[in-house]
Amino acid sequence: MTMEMTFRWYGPGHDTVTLKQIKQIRYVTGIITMLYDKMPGEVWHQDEIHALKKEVEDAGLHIAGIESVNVSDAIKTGSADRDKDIAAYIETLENLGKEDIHMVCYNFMPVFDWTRTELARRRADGSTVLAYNQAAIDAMDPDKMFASISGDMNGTVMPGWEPERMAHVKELFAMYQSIDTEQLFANLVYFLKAIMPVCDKYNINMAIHPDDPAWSVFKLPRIIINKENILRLMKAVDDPHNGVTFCSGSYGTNLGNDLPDMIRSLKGRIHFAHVRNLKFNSPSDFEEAAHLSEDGTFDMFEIMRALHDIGFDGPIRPDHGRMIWDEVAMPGYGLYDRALGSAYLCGLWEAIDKEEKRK
Ligand code: DNO
Repeated sequence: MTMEMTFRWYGPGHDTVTLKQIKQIRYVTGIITMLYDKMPGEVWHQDEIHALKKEVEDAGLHIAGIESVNVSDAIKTGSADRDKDIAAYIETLENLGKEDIHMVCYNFMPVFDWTRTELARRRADGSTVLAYNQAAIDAMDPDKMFASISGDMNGTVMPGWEPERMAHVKELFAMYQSIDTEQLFANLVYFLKAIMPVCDKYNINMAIHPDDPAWSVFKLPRIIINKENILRLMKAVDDPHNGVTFCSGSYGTNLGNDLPDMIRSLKGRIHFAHVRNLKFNSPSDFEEAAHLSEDGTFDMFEIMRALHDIGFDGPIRPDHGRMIWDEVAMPGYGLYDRALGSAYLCGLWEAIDKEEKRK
């Protein structure tokens, strides 16, 4: 068993990249996708999943996992509707299991999914990248966050930033007002304990995505941010199906996180990997570099080596790419730079693998 290189694809009508293009990257064999129009709390029906799967398979690829089945704010805050939403989530998992899909990525971030202050920061070579600046966040009214970045979305709807949800930002903030990190953690454990039986039955690996950036923004509680917290979660629900999406670009936002060490400490529990590089201009300002180690702050070889050392055999994908060669696409999710990323990561992996076998 070895890792499988995959590519995120948003589904028919939601992506500028086609399955045919992805197939021609060659390095990639698996697709990470979702039913894009589903709101958190809605059931994904088996026939809908089946149709998506067929479309992917007709292109000579296969679904290697789902990113994401989103968790509702009722589940995250533990409000009155949570058990109803958990029942719907279980039904969705059951339908995915019946369609032979065994990995589900999700997150437990309050209100905003990932947060960036710029979606198109220009670099010296003319490429544009997503970037984060803490001072810009500190100066921003959270109600204005969506408006401030929506103009740079290139006409796409970015996951986690759906206009329908963003129209209710004030109410969303109010829902989390009395939730601290301990309460949020308890709500996450409650959710995981409720879904583990169906995961065990259908062998579904749940893979929690870290909070990005890995600290509190706008005073909202954030918990999936470091080694201590993620290991606490693994122990609190000690089932191999309770696992992790190891995202180097998200955990890596906090320079205190030793990424290879975190990977090693999560042996057996990493079900999905997002591998990308960040370039820090200062501890509170970073931008998303090319995957190449030299272009950023992380040692990508050491990250891949740690994954190899723990026998990682799940789906892995290049993550946010730069916008290059005049491509117009969802920020972070164009074809070209992610394709380059996949080739680079495969090259690192092949070299590590062959060196190991030679020993
Ligand atoms: C951003 C992504 C996240 C991720 C979710 C998982 O580009 O990595 O939106 O998909 O947090 O639920």
